[in-house]
Amino acid sequence: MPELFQALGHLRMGRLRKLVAALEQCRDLVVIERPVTQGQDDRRGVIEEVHAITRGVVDDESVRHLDHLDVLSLSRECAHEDAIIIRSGRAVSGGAGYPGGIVEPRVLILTPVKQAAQHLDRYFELVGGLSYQPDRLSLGMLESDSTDGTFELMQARQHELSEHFARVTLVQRAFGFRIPPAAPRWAPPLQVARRTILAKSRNHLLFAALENEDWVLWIDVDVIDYPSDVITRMLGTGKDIVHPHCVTRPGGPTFDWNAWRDQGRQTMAELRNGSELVRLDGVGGTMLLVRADAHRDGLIFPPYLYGRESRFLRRPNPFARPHVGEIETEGLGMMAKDMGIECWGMPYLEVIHANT
Ligand SMILES: Nc1nc2c(ncn2[C@@H]2O[C@H](COP(=O)(O)OP(=O)(O)O)[C@@H](O)[C@H]2O)c(=O)[nH]1
Ligand SMILES: [Mg+2]
Repeated sequence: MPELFQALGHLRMGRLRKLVAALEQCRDLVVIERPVTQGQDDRRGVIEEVHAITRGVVDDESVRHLDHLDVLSLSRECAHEDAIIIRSGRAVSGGAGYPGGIVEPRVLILTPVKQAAQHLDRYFELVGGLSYQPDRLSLGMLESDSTDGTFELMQARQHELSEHFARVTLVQRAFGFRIPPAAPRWAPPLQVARRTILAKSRNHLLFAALENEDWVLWIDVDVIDYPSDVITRMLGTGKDIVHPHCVTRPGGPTFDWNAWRDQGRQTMAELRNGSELVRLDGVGGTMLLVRADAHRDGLIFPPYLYGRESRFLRRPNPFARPHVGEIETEGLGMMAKDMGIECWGMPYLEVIHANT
């Protein structure tokens, strides 16, 4: 792809006219990065310039707009994607949306809910306060087996939510799952049963709500605080699967222990003393950004121990794998790996889980 790297060179040196000429030689998707920092005087001018370029070269639908990535990571991405990515210029700290007609990618927020009446007000306050174009955001919630009126409270908000978001999907699906009153939620035998239902809830919700969105943002209903620009910051990594650090208080202990790597030996807490973006194997779902195409390609939340050896396998098996298994969000992490997609964690991007 010599044209592509030539174009990237022009992009780095700011030679816009040459860049356009080089882009016109490229096949497929064409996207360019023009990061714009807040307070930069020529922000609108740069964005309009980029928009003019994209209009001239590719149609809007085939352009993916992301944020402030560096061109180096871009060229690596291009090496196997046969694409240049046009990063639109939104400041890192967020704002009122893109000026100059550049639109943000569509994001679908998905939340499985059970017995969550006490958390709904705060949940809606937070999703309503996200600094992201509301007409590029849609919302989907699936409620199961609540006895505290959770679904009715969600329904009562439907009109108000529909006025704010591009689309709202509220689904109810009973699984008839009850944790025995005396048993702690985290007891190991219950974990597999509980997380099987949770995985099914997530999958049912995904299939019910996903339409034309570019990204899916999973948020648990009992996450009680996060920065309003959390979407932009996660999108800004340019990674397909991104998990922030779910803690019980700012700077405090990790809540979501499903984020780990090195066969569970390293958790998010232990990755705090390094880089802002760390590779993960298992991921948590308290908040999880997934490129929607990864879901469309088949990435789901396994409602069974993914990776476990099946007794029905051919022996010897032509595609053998070890006999272990992970479930739900951790299973999704394993499945992503098997699909060739890496998962990433952001140890310093904290979201706060309710103290339950
Ligand atoms: N639809 C549905 N949602 C569930 C179920 N169990 C938990 N949830 C929701 O899934 C998310 C994660 O569950 P939670 O109990 O908070 O998990 P934990 O905090 O990681 O122990 C929350 O938004 C819950 O309300 C279920 O059986 N069905
Ligand atoms: Mg929770």
